[in-house]
Amino acid sequence: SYTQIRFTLTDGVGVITLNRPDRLNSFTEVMHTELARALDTLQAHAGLRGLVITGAGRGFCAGQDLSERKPADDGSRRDLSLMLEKCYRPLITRLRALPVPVVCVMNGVAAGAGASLVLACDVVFAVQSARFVQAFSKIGLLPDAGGTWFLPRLVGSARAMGAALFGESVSATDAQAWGLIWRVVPDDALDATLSDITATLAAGPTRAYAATKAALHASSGNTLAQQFDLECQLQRELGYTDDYVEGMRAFAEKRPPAFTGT
Ligand code: T3D
Repeated sequence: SYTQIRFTLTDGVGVITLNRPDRLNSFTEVMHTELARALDTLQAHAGLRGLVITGAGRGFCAGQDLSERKPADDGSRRDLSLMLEKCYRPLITRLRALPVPVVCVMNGVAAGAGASLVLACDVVFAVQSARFVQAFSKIGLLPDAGGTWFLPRLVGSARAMGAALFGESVSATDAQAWGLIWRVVPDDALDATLSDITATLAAGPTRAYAATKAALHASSGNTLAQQFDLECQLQRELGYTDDYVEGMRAFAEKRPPAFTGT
């Protein structure tokens, strides 16, 4: 019942594939509605352990579908904040708040809000031929969908300014060197990367992952003292989990842990 994304949920791990390959998976209102529906399902799933986002075809996501933005003949203007508030803000906010790792497997180019979506994910793998284009300035806009928040935090002000102002493409190799993404993989390793990461998430210490995500995200707004308080609170909770008991047992028995996510 999805037309512009594919969505599966197996062993607690959701996989969303943006699926408008002939338009480089650019965002439409329909795609946003379908993404919101998939996120509803994920949020309601008690045994959720992770989410992977990727794209069909040669691109990951080219941002807003500009064919929905054809200039009116009379030259009239539109309020661009409406779609941002209605669609992009909830999407990015919900992905950040999801209490499991959100991993992007970037199968190709990410531009405009597509690049912001990548940066909102907790971990990013990109194929060698993938690239980022901060396309906004080319059409007279600023990076949105959280782009101006994520970019400087990930790569610092100099690189954020250069990339955002000039909109040149940033290769996957540079993106990794800059700290914009976690890892570049060979193009022919796309499927293997997808299956490895879904298996890792399905077998991971889910509550530790949730705590790690929450603490790392909170750190940029916290003092060291506040962060210690948060670590104490979260580590106290993790000390009572089954996965911690199993982790300790596995260490003592010199075997890999079998985490249940509880
Ligand atoms: O409007 C609001 O609500 C404000 C919100 C804004 C959020 C935004 O995301 S603004 C930024 C929008 N995105 C862009 O400006 C990117 C536009 N696309 C590109 O710059 C390039 O396509 C890429 C750099 C992404 C890839 O280049 P390339 O050479 O690999 O592919 P291509 O040939 O340009 O694209 C292939 C096809 O996809 C092509 O169609 P065709 O010629 O085969 O019929 C192209 O028109 C189409 N396409 C690419 N991006 C979009 C798109 N169609 C609609 N919307 C797109 N964003």
